Amino acid sequence: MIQAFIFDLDGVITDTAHFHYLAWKELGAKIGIEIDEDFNETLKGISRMESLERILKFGNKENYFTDEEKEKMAIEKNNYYVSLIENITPKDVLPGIENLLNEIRNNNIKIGLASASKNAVMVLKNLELIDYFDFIADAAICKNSKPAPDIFLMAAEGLNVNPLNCIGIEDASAGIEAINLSNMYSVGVGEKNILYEAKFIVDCTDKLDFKELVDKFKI
Ligand code: B16
Ligand code: MG
Repeated sequence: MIQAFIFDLDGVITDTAHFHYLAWKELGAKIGIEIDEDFNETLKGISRMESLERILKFGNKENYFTDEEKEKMAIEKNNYYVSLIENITPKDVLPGIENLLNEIRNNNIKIGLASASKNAVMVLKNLELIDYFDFIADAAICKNSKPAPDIFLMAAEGLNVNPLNCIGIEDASAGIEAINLSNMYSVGVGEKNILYEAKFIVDCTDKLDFKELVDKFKI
């Protein structure tokens, strides 16, 4: 029996993935590392510091900066990112998501958030979706980031449900791996060749049909 739906935020509920990309691209340009959308795909679901480490490695600059300088760079990227998301509104909720949240709620199933983003609460408030969530796992106190299962397990614990009775929804391959490791049923939103480890995949959020997800989960 399904007890909860646990959502990723960036790329599932709203397209902040693009803003993360713009902010990293800007920081990258300042330190002479050019990133493109393909590389950005490998950053989806990855924590802020780990993303910076991957960018530095990508540009062969992993040993160029002190920890202090890296902290400063991460703050700079975040300031730019926050300035980009400050203006998001309910219009930025991806198609079909609010409808799905309503159906889940009308069926008395719990709703949780398992985002790697420390800005998740602000984003949900700006989208006016925060009241749908029974529990929001706090990325700031999560020890191991995706692809480790920790943030999904934290969400299940906070909701007081068994991970085996949860559906997790993600747009990133690191996130699908995290859901699978947590023993939840994994649903991917995006391209099959990237999310092939998901138990069920749709190509866009408006194909996330409540009844179909429940049926797939039962099989
Ligand atoms: P922040 P998700 C993730 O969110 C993003 O996909 C990833 O690109 C970002 O680096 C990470 O959050 C941390 O975000 O810098 O705001 O703390 O997809 O897990 O909702
Ligand atoms: Mg995501």
